[in-house]
Formats: sequence, structure tokens, C-alpha cells
Amino acid sequence: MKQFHNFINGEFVATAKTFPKRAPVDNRVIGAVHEAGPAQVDAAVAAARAALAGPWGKMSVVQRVELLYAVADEINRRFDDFLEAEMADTGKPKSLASHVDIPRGAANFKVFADIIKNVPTESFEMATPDGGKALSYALRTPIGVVGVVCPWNLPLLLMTWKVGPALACGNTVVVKPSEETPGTATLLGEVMNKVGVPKGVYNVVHGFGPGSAGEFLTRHPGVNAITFTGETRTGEAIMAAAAKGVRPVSFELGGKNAGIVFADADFEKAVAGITRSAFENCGQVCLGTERVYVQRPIFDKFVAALKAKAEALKVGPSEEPGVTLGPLISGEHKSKVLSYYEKARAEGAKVVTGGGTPSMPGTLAEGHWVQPTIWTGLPESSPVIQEEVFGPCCHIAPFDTEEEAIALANATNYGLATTVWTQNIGTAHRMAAAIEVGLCWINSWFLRDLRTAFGGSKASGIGREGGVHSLEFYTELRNVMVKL
Ligand code: NAD
Ligand code: 6OD
Repeated sequence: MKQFHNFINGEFVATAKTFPKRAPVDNRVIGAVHEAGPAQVDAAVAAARAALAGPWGKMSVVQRVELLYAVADEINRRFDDFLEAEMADTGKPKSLASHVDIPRGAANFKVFADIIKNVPTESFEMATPDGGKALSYALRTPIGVVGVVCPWNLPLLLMTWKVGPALACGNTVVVKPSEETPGTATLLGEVMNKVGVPKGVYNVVHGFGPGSAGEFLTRHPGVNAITFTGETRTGEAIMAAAAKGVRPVSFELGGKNAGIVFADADFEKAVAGITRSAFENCGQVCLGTERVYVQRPIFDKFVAALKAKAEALKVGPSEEPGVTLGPLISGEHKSKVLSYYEKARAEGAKVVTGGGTPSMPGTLAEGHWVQPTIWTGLPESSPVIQEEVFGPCCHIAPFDTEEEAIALANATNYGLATTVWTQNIGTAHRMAAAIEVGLCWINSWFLRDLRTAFGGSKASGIGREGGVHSLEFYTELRNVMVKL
């Protein structure tokens, strides 16, 4: 059986305590994950600290950049290994993992290598009281050992989205992947060794959150900064841990994102866009659309068209041709999603389509499958509309005016993303200015330019990453004043 070891100081490290990794498609045990205890987390943090003072810390930016390009190239060379690991861990469709997850895993190293190579720092000439001059300039220095705590929905993409810029800035990292998805983070250890990244620069500790590797890492006094992607309430626990030692955090948290479709939108494109934003990755995307608001003149037509699209999704295992909807990540998550399907019914929702589980053949019947689901008719106060479900589902409600759409979109504690569909350029810009989110897509969804700011407002996060914004988190600016 596959063994998922910790990766500490360039070595794969077994532990006495393991837990099973199960395949979401059929719940079969596919591997044993070696859980890191306090001793392994201590060792990983110590290795990361030693590497900072060692060859990694002494390397020039140009040398670091070359190594990060090599990491990206090696991920691409081992594309099929990463693809297989990601599909086994998550059950996501091959079409999705091969077009989104794995290419972004490589791009996250390449792009941040380019950014650090080209970023300027400020410099000012000033007058001094004695009539002379001084030069002030900034040095961009690493923040130190960065703890990287990751979720399971886009494991390689979201982990490298943080590891790429952290390493580009000269930091070292200790990564805690989700307990559900140990594969690609472990594989990346092989890549680091192959291309010659010094020992201790990239470390991986496996385990859970509370009372396990996640808590040990985030409480560790040797960790200088914590970057986290996951649920908002986990963010609260990590923030409390980070308070000890006033360590900075960067948080990408949950969402309850609104999709807004105006009557003047390109109808077919809007339907296709909302189909993606509601159902891609089986709805397990933080940027996904679980609340859809459609302007009344096209409401009935839109609901019927989205129903047809949802029913045309092909449910099945990763490699089956034409599959567009995989399983949920775990039995526990399936129970959570189905509890919302039940709540919607109990609150009197009209179930437009879905609402249950599909019947799957053979061993797949043990997997974590749910039907793509659409509801109408719930009050806005419903937990189904206020809480993040993180499944392939959405509620659709009508609206009449632009002001009403803005009020509906903003009536949530979250503030991550929105997608607005209209052909009126004025409407588009007004909506972008009025909706309280970190990310606003107009006539599109999940279009990404890695140079731009990414993150959420309200309960959806703290800070922005992407482009130079990542450098703000992963470096400290030191101001140097030189009397000339
Ligand atoms: P989660 O918060 O349950 O777990 C994320 C990670 O935190 C895991 O590695 C887990 O082991 C660890 N963890 C849990 N409790 C911890 C603790 N007390 N201390 C330290 N570590 C702890 O999230 P998940 O279920 O893996 O992912 C789904 C969630 O992530 C959703 O809410 C989704 O919206 C969010 N998410 C947000 C973004 C974004 O960019 N905003 C991206 C992806 C996912
Ligand atoms: O594209 C990204 O960089 C990113 N952080 C995506 C997040 C997706 C959430 O599930």
C-alpha cells in the first residue's frame, strides 16, 4: 500500500502512527499517511530555520530563481505522476485536474520567480540638516520560516500558490497539507530533491488540525508567519495561535458567493458561466456560486436552462471519458452537504433538480457522490443561503432592480467573490464598485492572472496574495539610510 511520509530536511520520514487515506470515488483505502507528532514538527521547523541560515539564505535571487524554474520544469516533466496523485486523492475529473490543478502547480513557481526577479524596491535621496545628502533605500528580506496550512479542494494549486512566492522571497516553509490530500505535497518533496533545492527549504508534515500537526505547527514559536487557506472557523483558531508572538497571518477563507444575472446578459454565456461556477469540482471551490440572483424577466427561462445543464453533467470517476462531476472529498463532507439538501427540503424549497444521491454501479456505490442540486423559493435568512455548503448546489432567486441585487449580494457575512453577467458596461462597473468582495468577475468566472491581488473581505479572509501583494506578506522591508 502507498505510504505518505513526512518530508523533513530532505528526507522522507515515517512515523509510528498512521491513518488511512481513502479514495473519494469508492471509499477504498489507498494509502497510509504518517502522522507527524510534536517531535516531527519540531524537526521540520528546525530544518527550515537551519536552511535559512545555510545555503538557501546565502543564495542570490538569481540562483533562487533558477531553482524555482527547475521546480516548475520538473513538475511539468512529472505531470502524469502529479495528475495521478491528485486524481487519486480527490476523485476530480481528469479534464479538470489536467487543465487547472497541475499546470497551476508549475505556474505558481514560474510566475513568482519572474516577479521576484523583476520587482523594484524604493530609493530616495534626501537632504540632511548639515546641508549634505543621504540615500534611503529598501532591502526586501525574507520573513523567515513560514507555516503553510492547506485545504483539500485544489491541493497542489493552493499549496504552491503559497509555497511559490514564499520560496521566491527567500523564506523556508513547513507545509501541512489537508489530511484528505497528502499526495501531491509529498511528491513535491521528490521534485525539490531532484532539482537540488537545499535540504530544509521545503518540509511537509502530515496530520489533522486540532491536537495534531496543524495545531503543533501553527503554535510553534519557531514559525515566523502563517499562511492558511480553509474554513473561516479554522482561521479563527489559527489566528488565536498566531497571536502568541504576534505573528502575521494571511488568510484565504470561506465564501457564500453571489452570481448575478441581468436580463440583458448574453443568456447562453451566463448559463454556461453559472453552470461552471456552481458545479465545477463538485461545488468544492471557495469562489463557487451558491446564491444565484436572476433578473425577473428571464428568471423562469434561466432556471429551466440551468436545470438542463445540471442534468447533463456526467457523474463518474476521474478517468472515465466525458466525466464532468466527481465525488465529494469524504463521507463526512457528503453528510454535511446532504444535511443542507435536507434542510432546504424541510424549509419548503422547491427542488428544481437533484436533492439526493445518484445511483452508482459496482464499487463506486461506496463513493461520496451527490446529485447536482438547484433550489428556488427559500427565504434569504435560510441557513442554506447564509452558510457555505461547499457542494454542487445553488439557490436561485429573482430580483427586479440593480439596487436590490446589490443588497442581496451583500447580505452575508462573507465577502470573497462574485460573478456578474450583463452587457451594460455601466451596470457592470457599478456592481463591481458596490459588491463587498475581494474578487469580482464580469461575464466570466475564475479567470486568473497571477500578478493580480487575490483574497477576500469580511469573513472571507485577511490580506491579499498574488503578484507584488504576495511579496508584501512574504518579505519584510528594511529601510537603509546612508549619509553621503
Ligand atoms: P479546513 O479549515 O477544515 O482545513 C484546512 C486545513 O486546516 C487542513 O489542513 C486542516 O487539517 C487544518 N486545520 C484544521 N483545524 C486546524 C487548527 N485548529 N489548527 C491548525 N490547522 C487546522 O478547510 P477544508 O475543509 O480543508 O477546506 C474547505 C474550506 O476552505 C472551505 O471553507 C473553502 O471555502 C475554504 N477555501 C478557501 C479558499 C480561498 O481562497 N478563500 C480556497 C480554498 C478553500
Ligand atoms: O487561483 C488561485 O490562486 C486560488 N487561490 C484559488 C482558490 C480557489 C478556491 O477554492
